[in-house]
Formats: sequence, C-alpha cells, structure tokens
Amino acid sequence: QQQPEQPDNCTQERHIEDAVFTQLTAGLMASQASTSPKYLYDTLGSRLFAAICELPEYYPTRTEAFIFEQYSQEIAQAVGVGATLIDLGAGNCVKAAKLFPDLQPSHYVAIDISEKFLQEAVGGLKQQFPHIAMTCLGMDFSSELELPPSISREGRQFFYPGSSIGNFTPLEALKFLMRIRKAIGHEHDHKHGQKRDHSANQGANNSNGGLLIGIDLIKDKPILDAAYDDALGVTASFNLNLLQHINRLLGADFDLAGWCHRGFYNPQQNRVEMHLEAKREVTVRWKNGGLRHFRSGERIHTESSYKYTRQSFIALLQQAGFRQINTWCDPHEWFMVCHAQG
Ligand code: AVI
Repeated sequence: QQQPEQPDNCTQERHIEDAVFTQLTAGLMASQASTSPKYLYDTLGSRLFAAICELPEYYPTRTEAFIFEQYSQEIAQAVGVGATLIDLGAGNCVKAAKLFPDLQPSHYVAIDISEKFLQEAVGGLKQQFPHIAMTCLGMDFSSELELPPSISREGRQFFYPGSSIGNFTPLEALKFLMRIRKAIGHEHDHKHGQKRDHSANQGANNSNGGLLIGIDLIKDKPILDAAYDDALGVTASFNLNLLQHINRLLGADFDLAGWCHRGFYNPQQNRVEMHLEAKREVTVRWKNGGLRHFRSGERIHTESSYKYTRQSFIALLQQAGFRQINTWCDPHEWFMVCHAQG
C-alpha cells in the first residue's frame, strides 16, 4: 500500500515562512497596523532586550531577582524540593539556575523556540549541576504545551519569570494559564483516564504540580514611561530593529530613518504600549507586490505589556483553576512573584 507523503523539512520551513508572511502582512495592512511582539526577537533584538534588562530605568529584571533572592527559602517551601522544573522561555537559563540550590529540582526542562541556543546553555549547566537531569525542548509554548511522555507528570512545576505573561492580553493570559494547568496534569487523571471534579477539590492539596511566575504591577505612570522609553535609547533601538527584521522576512523596504519609537503607559488599558510612528508620509513595499501607505504620525502597534494589581492577578489565577496562591513583592510593590498549585 502506498504511504501518504510526509512533508520534508524544506516543505515544512516553507509553510512556516508562508504563515509568517501572511500574519505580518495582514497586521501591516489593518487600519490600525500592528505586528506580533515575537518579531522583536531576531538575534540583534534578543541582544537588545538583554541590554534593556541592564538599564537603570527597566526595574522588572532586577526587582524580580531581588524578590527571588530575598524570599528564596519561602519560595522553595511553596514549590517543594525535587520537582520537575519546566522553564518556559528559558533563554540562557540563568534565572532558573539561580534557583537550583534552593529548589533542588530532580529534572530541569528548558523550553524555548531556539533549541540550538538552549543546548549550549544547558550544556554548561550540566557540568555545574551533574545530579540534575536536564532536557531541552525547542517549541513555541505559546501555541502548544503538550510535553513528551518522558517528562514525568509527577511534580511538574512550571517557571515563567520576567513578567512575560504581560505580553499577552488578559484573555490570552487566562487561556495560557489554563493550558499550563492542563499540562501540570495529575498522576491520578493520567492513570485512571478520568477528569477530576475540580470544583469539589477547591483548596485540597492533592497535586504537587504548580506554577512559579513573575508579574509586573501597576505603578505611577512616569516610572512605567521611563522603563519603556529610556534615556540611552536602547528600547527605541529594540523597537526600530523590528523594521529591519521585517525587511528580511518580507523583502520589505522600511527606511528606519522615517520612523520613531513611542513607548508609554496607557492607564485606561493597564498596559504599556510600544508603537513605531511615521515621521513623514511613507509608502512601504514588500515582495509579491504588497504595499502600505502610512500618513505622517500614523503608528504601527508593536507590543503591549499588561500590568496587574496583586488582586487582579490572583483573580486571574483562580479563574484558571489554580489554588493555594502565595505572593512575594519588593518593598515598593513594583513587582510580584507568585506560586500557585495546579
Ligand atoms: C519580554 N517582556 C516581558 C518585556 C516587557 O517588559 O514587556 C519586553 C520589553 N519591551 C520593551 N521593553 C521590554
């Protein structure tokens, strides 16, 4: 019998390229032009983001690090030792590695889009922590979180630091939290193939899986404005670099000199917005005859970064079915680390 033809790697890559082309051009052609924030992260974009994390104005990285250090014992108690620590968007794995001495995970699973980059980072960690089993998974966890069966369902602790959840809308964030909760799974469900009645189990600690997550909190507008529009112009470069990336992806002809960065807090929507604003009238063209005309002052919305109050994020976790929520903040209450049982 003839086997159905499997798509080869080249065909799969072409499908991905087509999907990127379709998504990007649809965003650029919309009356309010927008692009997904994921296109901010080409190689240079990732380096510029690392530089942002060092800026005096960008408080989230160092504030989160302070909370992890200050409350390491309490956090370890909530998470529990010997877990399978699943790092979403692991990057260089530095944040998770700092937790290893206190959390003592039995297995560290690093997930990021680029598996190659992960393998280098995890390679170094294996030598430092030879007693911890380590796995690298290259996947886009924002769209699917089905983990291979080799990752034990017992004691899955997801780690999602850096307030990255803020780059989802609150509704997307809720769906993502629900997906994490489903991926935490329960040994019982798995063995018996039945769903638990979660409503009847509220408050009962019958799962040792959970989520450790960093959340940026609502604060005075000038602090947020400065964090996303720094004096050195690193965030501006990070935003403008998106146009170079789009030029490569679409064969487009964005001229960076014709655009400027806007980054500000929008208190009506509880979010920081990043835009690129046309300094004058421009027509941008890309391959296959596509084009878009921008008026002077017209903007492309490139990123939203939602901020929460302690209560509003706890409510979101509860809505997603999490329980036994612990929170830790810095003295100014600028940032929060949460642990929730799945
Ligand atoms: C990755 N993410 C959590 C950052 C944020 O703060 O929303 C991305 C960023 N954009 C501008 N500065 C930093």
